[in-house]
Amino acid sequence: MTDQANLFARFLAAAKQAGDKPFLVEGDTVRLSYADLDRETARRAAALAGLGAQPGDRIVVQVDKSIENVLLYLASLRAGLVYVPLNTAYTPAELDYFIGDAEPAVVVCDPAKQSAIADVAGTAKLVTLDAEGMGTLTDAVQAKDTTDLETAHRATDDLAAICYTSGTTGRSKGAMLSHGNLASNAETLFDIWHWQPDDVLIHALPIYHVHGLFVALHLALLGGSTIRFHQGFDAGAVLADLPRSSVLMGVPTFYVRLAAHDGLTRDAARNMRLFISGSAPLLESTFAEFEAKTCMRMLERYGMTEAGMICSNPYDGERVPGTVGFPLPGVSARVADESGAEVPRGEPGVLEIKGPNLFQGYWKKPDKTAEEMRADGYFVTGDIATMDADGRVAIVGRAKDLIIAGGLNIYPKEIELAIDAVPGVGESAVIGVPHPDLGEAVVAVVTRIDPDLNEAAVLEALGDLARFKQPRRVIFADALPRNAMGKVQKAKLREAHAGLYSSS
Ligand code: MLC
Ligand code: AMP
Repeated sequence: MTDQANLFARFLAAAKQAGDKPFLVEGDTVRLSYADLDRETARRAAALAGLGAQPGDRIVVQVDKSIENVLLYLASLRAGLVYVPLNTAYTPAELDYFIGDAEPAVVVCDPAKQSAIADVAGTAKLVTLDAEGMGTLTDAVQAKDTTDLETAHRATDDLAAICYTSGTTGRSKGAMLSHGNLASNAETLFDIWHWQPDDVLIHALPIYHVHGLFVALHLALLGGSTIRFHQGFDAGAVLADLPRSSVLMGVPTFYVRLAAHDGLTRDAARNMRLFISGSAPLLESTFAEFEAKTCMRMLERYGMTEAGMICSNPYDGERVPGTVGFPLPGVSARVADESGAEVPRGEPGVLEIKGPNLFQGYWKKPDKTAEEMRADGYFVTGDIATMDADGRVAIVGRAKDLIIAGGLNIYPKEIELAIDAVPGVGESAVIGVPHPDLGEAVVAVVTRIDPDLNEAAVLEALGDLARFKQPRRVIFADALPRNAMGKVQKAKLREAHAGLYSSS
């Protein structure tokens, strides 16, 4: 079928070319070969249909990273479902909102969370999948003997996924990504990063965000390339895999930890072609340390949930630390002032972008989509950037009040609302302070009405927030600094507490 835009159809075509080459490998064990991809995804897609999920329906998935989880994602694409991945750290209280918003036909969760999630699953069919790939979903798959199934027909603009991303105000918004968005981004990266079918990718990222789920998986799948699959990031395990791999994708924390490891040497990296970093700023010192140890220059790229990858340092040209390179082919970018007018080259402004990778808007929130779009179709990223005369982009700050810890986004407003609700608290300001491992760490500055309130009591009261969002420190102050307009001066707080982790 010529107008078949289902991304899975491309993966299947590449799998047929790859033959019996390993797709997913753990340690010395081939867990799935490309020859098995057709049958195994067909079985799972049929099981999902058996649960009542129709093309266009949402499937909410909050499970540990596993081979089965990869297959579930691919089967969802194949069945024409809209995949909604959720961070495994989210609590049932947080899930309540996502499920209510996404209105899924199917929810897949860890068996240990089944009873808590049953309370918030509504009319969705709730099935389970554990880290070993067992659960009621697997039972449903085993009960199906369908090994042959036509890939659901999808148009370019049909949704493949909804990925939640928080807003500076209000609740998380679901970024709607189409098959066309994902395919164009994957194909562009495949090209500019000179992807080779014989590349071997170390996959140690979570698969509930665009970095691990789309960028990493899609490139390997388009190339029919082998993935060395890690359930999580462990510096020693990744180093052990370097000699038999060629590409690593990671957040800066990966590289900070690798650079600190004695095992990172030029010899250990001798087979590697590309170390790619993104999702948060890579410190120039990490870039330099990595180069000193491996004689390789890392490739930093920049992206976001709403658009996948946006800019990349060049494969062949100069990789300049502290910059994210050039807009990807087909992506237009400008650095603009508050009215959307381009500022002179070299001056900071907000980065605005447009291209085939740009999402279809926020799920059920057209007003929020409109707030972030210019009349000429440019999307306002909220990142402050400069662009030099040659078009090279550097991310120099954020217009949005956002903390990125270990590559995970945390929106201070959400944490402040939770802290302000704690009895005895006056008000709070949540900031990110430099942290040697995570890049930034969450710190809360709090005024108290109850003089006996202590740090432990505040932290104890934040149990409904995912662990990674919880402040690492609560610092009590007599008052929060405010400007003449009454706005809390977070820059002053960040400055005052910048040294909190400098010697840790
Ligand atoms: C774990 N913890 C974190 C955290 N990860 N806290 C803050 N921020 C994080 N990112 C908590 C744990 O709950 C634990 O708490 C404690 O920190 C120690 O955990 P750890 O064992 O050190 O963490 P680890 O499992 O090693 O995880 C760290 C990490 C991981 C950096 C490897 O967070 C990670 O894989 N991050 C990648 C996120 C990602 O994929 N981002 C891409 C988003 S897409 P306690 O108290 O229980 O001990 C995007 C677009 C783009 O941004 O451009 O790509
Ligand atoms: P998310 O919304 O989780 O997709 O995170 C996207 C945000 O991560 C962007 O808006 C940036 O603020 C940040 N980001 C991603 N890559 C980089 C990078 N290479 N340098 C600086 N910030 C980055």
